[in-house]
Amino acid sequence: MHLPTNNWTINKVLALYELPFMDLLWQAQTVHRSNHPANHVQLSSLLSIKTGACPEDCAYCPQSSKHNTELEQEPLLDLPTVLQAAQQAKEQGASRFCMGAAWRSPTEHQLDQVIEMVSAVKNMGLETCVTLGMLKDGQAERLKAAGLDYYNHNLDTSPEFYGQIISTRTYQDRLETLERVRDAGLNTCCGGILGMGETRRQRAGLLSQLANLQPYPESVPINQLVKVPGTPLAETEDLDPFEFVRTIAVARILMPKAVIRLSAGRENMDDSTQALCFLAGASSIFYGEQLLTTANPQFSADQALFQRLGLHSQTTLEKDTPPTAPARPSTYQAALETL
Ligand code: SAM
Ligand code: DTB
Ligand code: SF4
Repeated sequence: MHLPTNNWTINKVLALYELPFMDLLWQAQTVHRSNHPANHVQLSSLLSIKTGACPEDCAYCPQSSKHNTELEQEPLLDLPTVLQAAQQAKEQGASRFCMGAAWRSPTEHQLDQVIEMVSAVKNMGLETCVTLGMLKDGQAERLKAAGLDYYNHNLDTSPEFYGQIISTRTYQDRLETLERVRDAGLNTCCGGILGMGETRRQRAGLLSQLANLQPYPESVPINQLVKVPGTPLAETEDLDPFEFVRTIAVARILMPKAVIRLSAGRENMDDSTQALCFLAGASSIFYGEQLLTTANPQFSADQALFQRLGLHSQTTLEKDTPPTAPARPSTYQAALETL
């Protein structure tokens, strides 16, 4: 997919954040409707294929060996276990299956094993995504050849705040992995985490980095920090939910064609906030009762929410329905006059 590139300075991004909330949402929903089918939300399911004992020190992460989180570590899952989970995700309506490993970066042997999983999941008719840490030269090409659709690798936060969150890999390391992913012809899934104690300017800094990637990512997960006891960020103050919604709206305006995923953190978000996120332009969620190691809403809760909001996830509609043209204000005026 050819995506246009941009030069979003932090000040330009901040100017969007500072719009009155209703104006920002109006603008974001207008951009959304000109670029995506209305009321459609794509469903991705997650599976942790290798859990815990990660050598990295990401302050938010329950899987880091540097924190005491009581997480049970697990070696790499075998192929039948992964396929069973993928089959279940498919039956439950997911169109993409994402596999995550708590690695700094995969060895060639580990990559061989993941490649088998990717081709088998792809053959089941699901889109595939993996997140395995940093990639070395040639590894992204091998994943692409196996049928991988998306590689997830997040920038997580702004360059200015990054040093307070991770010391074992640099921002530049992340950008280099993203470049390898892009050069291999894979779709990029890249986003970040909100609510780690960053300032609004730093949130704008993250969005400006994402929007200025050339081209910007096809898929942008926006996570709200899941505060896991034992991690250094466990006691971080809650982010104002409207600030979370604003970030989704600004991301939608900056990256009109990207799919913005309302990712981790929905378990601690009420239905109204989630509805505002969809209004702001989120059009994908992680679906299934577990993220990687933490809880996600029950299927029944998500199904009820979709029904109450008139949302649907049918993948056929994704291909067949053209983006809905934004209604012109005069249409609304005419409708109002008939009341
Ligand atoms: N180990 C690989 C890596 O970090 O590159 C892949 C797996 S890692 C768990 C994938 C992403 O999950 C992280 O980049 C981070 O954005 C997100 N994540 C991890 N812990 C989180 C938490 N407690 N709350 C929100 N997002 C989290
Ligand atoms: C992403 O941005 N969020 C997902 C996915 N990419 C791999 C991971 C969320 C993890 C939340 C904490 C956990 O469950 O371990
Ligand atoms: Fe390891 Fe990834 Fe967690 Fe960082 S985010 S500690 S790299 S699993």
